[in-house]
Amino acid sequence: MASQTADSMAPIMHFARPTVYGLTDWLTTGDHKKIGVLYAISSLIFLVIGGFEALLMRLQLAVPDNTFLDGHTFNGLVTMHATTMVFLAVMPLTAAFANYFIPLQIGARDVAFPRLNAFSFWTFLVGALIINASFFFGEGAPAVGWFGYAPLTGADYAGSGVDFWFLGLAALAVSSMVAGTNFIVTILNMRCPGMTLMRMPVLTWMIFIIQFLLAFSFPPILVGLILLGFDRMFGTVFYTVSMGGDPQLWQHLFWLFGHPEVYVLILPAMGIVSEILPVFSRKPLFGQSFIVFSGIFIGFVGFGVWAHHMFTAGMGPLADAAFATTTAIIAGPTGVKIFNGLATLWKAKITFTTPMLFALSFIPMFTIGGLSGIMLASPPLDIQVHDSHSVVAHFHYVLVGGSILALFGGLYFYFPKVTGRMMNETLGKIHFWLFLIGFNLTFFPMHFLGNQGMPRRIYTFPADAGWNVLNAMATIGVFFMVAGTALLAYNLIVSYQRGRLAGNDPWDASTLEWLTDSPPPVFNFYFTPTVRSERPMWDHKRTEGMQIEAPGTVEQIHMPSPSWIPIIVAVLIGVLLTGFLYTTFGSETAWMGFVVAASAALGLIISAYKWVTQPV
Ligand SMILES: [Cu+2]
Repeated sequence: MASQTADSMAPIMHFARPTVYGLTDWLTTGDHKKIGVLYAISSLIFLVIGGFEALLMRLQLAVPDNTFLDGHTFNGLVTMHATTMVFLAVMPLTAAFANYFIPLQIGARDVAFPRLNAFSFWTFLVGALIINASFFFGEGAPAVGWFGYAPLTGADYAGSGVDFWFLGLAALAVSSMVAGTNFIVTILNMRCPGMTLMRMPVLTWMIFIIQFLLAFSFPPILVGLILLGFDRMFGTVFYTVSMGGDPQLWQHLFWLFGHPEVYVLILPAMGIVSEILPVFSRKPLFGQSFIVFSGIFIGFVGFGVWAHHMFTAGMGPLADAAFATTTAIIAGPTGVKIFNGLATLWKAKITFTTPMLFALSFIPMFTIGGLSGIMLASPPLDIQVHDSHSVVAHFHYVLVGGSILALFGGLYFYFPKVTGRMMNETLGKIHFWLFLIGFNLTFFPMHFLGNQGMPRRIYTFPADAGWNVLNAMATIGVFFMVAGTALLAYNLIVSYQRGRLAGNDPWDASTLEWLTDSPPPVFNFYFTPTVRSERPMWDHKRTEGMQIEAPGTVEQIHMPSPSWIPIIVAVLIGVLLTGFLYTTFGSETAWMGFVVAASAALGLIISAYKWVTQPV
């Protein structure tokens, strides 16, 4: 480990080969960087699975009256594609960036609760596996749509797939709320000297904001899922109208979660774009504090718009008007982010690297999604196109045109820091154009299909509806996206093995993660940095006297020791949920499910005791 004194300030360039860790290292790690890599690998695998599910759906809708898939299978794919992309691809890929880079951006050696953080990853994986296990057991995958409206999810209408879905989602809810607690405490307590809240990078701020969104939005859906579980397993009637229950209760509980969830998906992506734009414009981000405050504003108001998903549920003109107004208000701070991005580019000397191309494409693509969002916020307009392909176009422009394009940009931007090597720029640029053209070819026609009356979630359509050409275009577009994503996978693997060496700071960036080695040592920094502005690395490299200070002596660094407890507790939660699942199979051995669940609960109590008594 290199010692650094005040006069040797140039960061030591370490062309270290990433250490190869054994399986035990990965299973017992408390290192936020390794947990970030685990989230990245699992989310990219689920991105491919979700993409494949979408490909099958588009093959079915390539031509009218197609018989490639039957209706139930198609509905299962619709449900699993959305659930996978939202909960198992975009959210965990965001968690990958949060885990790897937040401690580095705030100049910290670690997160506040490394084991809790590891537990949140393994619980996420347990939830993801339970949801996908639905394909292989009982009546197959849930076929109720990703927002699982009651009473369709009730035991009278939906098979075992829904039990896998709601129990898996419950595990994901626990994982997210635990992760949220860890990051809120880390960001508030572990910043290095001089790293005031308003000096934190925008990515850290957006991750900070969504932790509160996660902490406050998951409880409503967890309650909704528990009530659904009771209705399905114990015959209660929370959502059964004829018995005095109310299916709209589910809609409110789901969207109280569901809308803040869309900001959980988009704000970090906006944060990544805010990191990339200034670096390749060679200019500071325009109005950084405005971008931060607009993110905070969106976080708050985002909890007051949920029923704009229910304009056709008969809430009445007063509620419609109220939720239309709050939704329109959110367009303001969202616009601030777009205009500040454009202002950063104004008169800039732009370098068109692959990460910059993705970040630039975010602006127009997300804006198209935002504009159709404003239209959908008006009840009279929404009632015309509700549940049509116009809505499908809208949320894919914000979630693919927004989140996915930005996250892809983040992969190319941060790969050098994680691996010590650069990704191939030529392959990157081909990926960019294939994906961008494919994305627009797939989803832009859907605006027109929706206006022409094509509902969403239909597994086929008649030949005389006039939707043939636009559907064929949409299906061709998916093949471009598949080809682009395959090129990304190839580039990631090949560049990891023999990409050009990157060094600490290949992009000449401004934030602290670029101060340390690529990849960073397990303790992150050789010394605790002291910063004086939002752009410590630019100060450090460009301004005499604005050096990142280093103490005279090398610090004694204690890092958490590996532990099996986080993964054991997560697996026990999986066993507990599987026990409950088994009871729903209605066989005479159903009681065994309770035995399994009870023993898992006992195991959880014992391991919880071990957890709190085991030294870190
Ligand atoms: Cu919404």
